[in-house]
Amino acid sequence: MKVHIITPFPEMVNSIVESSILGKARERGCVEYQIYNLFDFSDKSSNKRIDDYPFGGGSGMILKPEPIFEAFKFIEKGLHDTNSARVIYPTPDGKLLNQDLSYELSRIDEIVIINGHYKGIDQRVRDSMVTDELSIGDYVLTGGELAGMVILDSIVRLIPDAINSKESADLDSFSQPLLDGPHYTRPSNYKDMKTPEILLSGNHKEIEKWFREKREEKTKLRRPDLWEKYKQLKEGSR
Ligand code: 6GU
Repeated sequence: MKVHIITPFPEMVNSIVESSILGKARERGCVEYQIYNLFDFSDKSSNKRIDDYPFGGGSGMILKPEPIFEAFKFIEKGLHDTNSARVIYPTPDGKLLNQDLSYELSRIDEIVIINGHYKGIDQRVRDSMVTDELSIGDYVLTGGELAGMVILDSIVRLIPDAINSKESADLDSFSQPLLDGPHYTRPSNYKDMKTPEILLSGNHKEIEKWFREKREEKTKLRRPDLWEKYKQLKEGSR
């Protein structure tokens, strides 16, 4: 996968893709990142401004269309297939990201992420090049960078071979509509806080049953919406 990221904060984005799973995935050759500084595409005649006041009034600044169109034109020239590429704009008024969509996006060869900032970007950018307007939850962040990196992280870890064991991705909360259960590691007894006996028993069948029960309990309590989905899937598979 090749990921192109347009941002007014290239250092911030770079420090994130260099470290963590995102950096590991690059080392493993699963993904390449190309970061574009939005200021490099600003119009010299407007004093390198990348934002401006909103028409019609209102608070906050809006990213101007020209630099983003210019950056996109530059990226587009290097794309293998413009039609299958996906262009993501992280925004709190977007469609809510979920694991199914992350899976779908992890199978795409070329992804462009446009990280807006301030109050937003000019609507003409959204209308003419964005394919996926995505939100990461019902709360507001100061800018699109962090949200964009969250979206990218959730996609990259699902690329085959990007992380150590595919299993750990498969067992995640949300790969099945069940939350993850409790985990323990050595020492089995830490200051009298003990690991449940069953996990030390070596009885794999019983351990699996115990994990499933814990996951079900937690899901029922915390996420009634997922619990309903899970029950339906279970009935369907009978
Ligand atoms: Cl994608 N961006 C910002 N700025 N805030 C958010 C978000 C995105 N998703 C939830 N809150």
